[in-house]
Amino acid sequence: MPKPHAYRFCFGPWNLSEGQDPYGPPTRPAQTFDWKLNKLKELGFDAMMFHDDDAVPDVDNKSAAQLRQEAKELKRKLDDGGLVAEIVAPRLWFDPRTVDGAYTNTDPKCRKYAIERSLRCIDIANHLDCDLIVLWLAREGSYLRESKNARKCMDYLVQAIDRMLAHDPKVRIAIEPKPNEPMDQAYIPTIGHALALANLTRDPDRVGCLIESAHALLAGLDPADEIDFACTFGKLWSIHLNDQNGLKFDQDKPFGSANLRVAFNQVRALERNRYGRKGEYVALDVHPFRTTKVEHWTLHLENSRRTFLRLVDKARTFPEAEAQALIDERNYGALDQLVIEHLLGQ
Ligand code: XUL
Ligand code: MN
Repeated sequence: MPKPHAYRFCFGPWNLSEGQDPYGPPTRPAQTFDWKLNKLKELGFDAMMFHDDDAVPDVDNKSAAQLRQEAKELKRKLDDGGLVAEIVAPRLWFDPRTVDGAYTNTDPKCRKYAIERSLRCIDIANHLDCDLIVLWLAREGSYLRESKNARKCMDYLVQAIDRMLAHDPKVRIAIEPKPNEPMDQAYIPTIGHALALANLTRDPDRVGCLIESAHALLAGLDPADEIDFACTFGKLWSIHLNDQNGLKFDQDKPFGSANLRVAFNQVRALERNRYGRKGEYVALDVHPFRTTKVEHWTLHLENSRRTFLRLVDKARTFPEAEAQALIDERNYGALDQLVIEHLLGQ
């Protein structure tokens, strides 16, 4: 048996959010980036994940020299704390030019902006010594099917990714699929779509994926199966663990909060694929409940990591031989209860 490895964890500044939702304002006071970075350090996390403008605010209005200087300042802060940048993701859903999509916008000027912004994101990642770009394709889809030509949009997506791959021969791109929200229907809703698209690019070996538990659940899929599928291709380069109670808005609940067994099966899939062995991180894309008081602000992160590690223990102590005997007998009633008893413990 290969030796079990230790997992490394990260989160992003947006995971210490202030509580605003579409129906109400923040419920906690705004905090600085440095406050968030200090919390990450205090909690003993290993890395931070970034949007390009988390790393360098106001990306669009800065010169290349300014981007470099500010990103290098951040790099020094991370170095001082013994931390690294796990990923950088272009924020392609705020600017007015991305109202109807970024790479798949019907207006060529808007598509040009989206690509230029993505290349700046790669430059920032380079200054941070990070080679992994995450593309959450937030507005690449439609509110109204007749408004866009989905066939053309596939070409636009490939062209945009090709430009990014050509810009930096070392950069890797991980597509983070989500089936809906903010769009009615997204063009790349699942890992299968992401990896099929990767194959059309100029360098498929540098295009992989990131699975988010809640996004897979919103697509009606089991995230554990998405993990096994991505790992079959060697393409799972990051993971956003969280939880989701049914088909509604993206909830980003603490890992295991809605369905402990689904969480257990994700951990089991990560274990059997030896996720993390090549340096991949476990990212917790979780948010505090809106009701959270200031003094409890980091509990969702601490709890998600704790639940994850307890489930690693459950995966490693799962009675495999007993389970296999039940599988051989096709006694799935007993197998079901074996899993439940194991999760409940003594
Ligand atoms: C959106 C989401 C994002 C990405 C990063 O649902 O998960 O936070 O992970 O852009
Ligand atoms: Mn995510």
